[in-house]
Amino acid sequence: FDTEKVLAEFGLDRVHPGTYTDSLGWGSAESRPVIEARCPADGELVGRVAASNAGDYELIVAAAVETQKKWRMVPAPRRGEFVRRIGQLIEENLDSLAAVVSLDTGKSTMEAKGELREAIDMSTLAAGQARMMYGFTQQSQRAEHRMYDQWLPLGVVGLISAYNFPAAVWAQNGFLSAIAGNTVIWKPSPKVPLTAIAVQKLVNKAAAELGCEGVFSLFIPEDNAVAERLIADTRVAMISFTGSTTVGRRVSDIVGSTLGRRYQLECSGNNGCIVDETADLELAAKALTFGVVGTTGQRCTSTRRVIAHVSIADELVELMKKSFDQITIGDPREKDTVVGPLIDEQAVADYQRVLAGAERDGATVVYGGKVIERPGLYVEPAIVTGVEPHFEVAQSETFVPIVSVLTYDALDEAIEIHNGVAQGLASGIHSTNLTNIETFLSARGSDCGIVRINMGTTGADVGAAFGGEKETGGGRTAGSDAWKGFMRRQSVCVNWGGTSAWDSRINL
Ligand code: UN1
Repeated sequence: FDTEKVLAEFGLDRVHPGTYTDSLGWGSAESRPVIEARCPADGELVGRVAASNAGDYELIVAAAVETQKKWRMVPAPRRGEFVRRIGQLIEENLDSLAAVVSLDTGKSTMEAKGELREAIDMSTLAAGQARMMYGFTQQSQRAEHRMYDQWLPLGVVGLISAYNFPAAVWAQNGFLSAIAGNTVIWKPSPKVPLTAIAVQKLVNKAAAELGCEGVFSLFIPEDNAVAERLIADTRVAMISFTGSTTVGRRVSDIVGSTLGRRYQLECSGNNGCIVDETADLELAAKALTFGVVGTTGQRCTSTRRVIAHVSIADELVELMKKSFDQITIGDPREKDTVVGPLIDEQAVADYQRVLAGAERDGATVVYGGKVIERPGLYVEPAIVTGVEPHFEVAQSETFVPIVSVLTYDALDEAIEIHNGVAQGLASGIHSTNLTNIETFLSARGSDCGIVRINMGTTGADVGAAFGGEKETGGGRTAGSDAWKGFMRRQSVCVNWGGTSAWDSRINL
């Protein structure tokens, strides 16, 4: 694609303000530090964004509080039309928006479009959900009383997203927030400011068409002190956070200390997949490949551990090597590229550190493992064997394309290894044995939020609730009844008969 043309289309060919709120429009770029957006493919400077400051934040939050007072009274199905329109605009601008995602993250066009497809799917899901935010009716024990629960908006939601999915995570959390009658302040990762600005422009177009201005606002501070204002602000009813466990813990500490505010966390994963002796190994190798190399290992759902039955482990590794060989690594702007570079130099250093540590612990790198000699931040996906459960490489969320292969003899042992990490996001088993599969799905099986049978750990379907347990943080977004996390439940009892409880002296 033509980088200059794409940037100009979204007004990103000049220093662009990182602040948007309806009361202000695009904020000022004056006397603010400039965030440099460099394409991870070659380090080229592709955009400059003026970081939001504390004063910008104050204007945003004040406007979000005011707008929410109106938005909460808009019928939910109309709120749904707004998010559906945003989804349509993403679809209409798919090619150019995908190009911005690639420039920001280094993702291939295929993956960038996949991410935007997820955002579009999320818009249709949320639009439909807006008509189906049901509460139950209950049977009152009092005569001539009606009892039910209803779901009401929370207020302002602060949405903090990571660099790896600059549009989809916003859509997952933001669309549910909006249909719920909340306004949304988005703080994206400053590593990917261009996507956030481009998305906000499409939002503004939909808002102008439908009279929904001010529901979504944007702030891109450079430093964490400004970002923390959002987390600590009691005017913000909920923080939805996607990112590392370290920062997630801070969010839970700060938000949790003010009762009545909510948080929903989607933090680190350390996703494992068991492959038993009955598995279709060709299918498993393919599923594991994309799980490991997709988004250059930078998904919270990336497959980091393969727990293989000792009798098939060698054969599986050979098939994985063959399958890894099929992956085209390269510049995300080239048509055939499947896997792009890592996000920044720190990630490359992490990759080298994790591999060196694994080897020091006694593991063997049997595939890949080198930084690719070319401009840009490219690394070879790596397969590491001889890993024991306690090795650092198996215990931490590495966030680079490295997979550890561990072996087991009995399924119970495999499950113990699988669950023996701090994180609990995605998991899987490859098997054709019903008992093994159902054991993994039972109470003594996987302890994760997501389980995939004969599939990869990545690429969650928006229809399901997305999130995980343990250090992953316990939150859920996307489908199923995740919308409830963005609303408050109210239990209602109506006396329609005119008899007071005092008169009957019951159930006072
Ligand atoms: C993330 O990686 O932070 O299911 C979330 C998947 C993607 C994950 C997005 N939707 O693999």
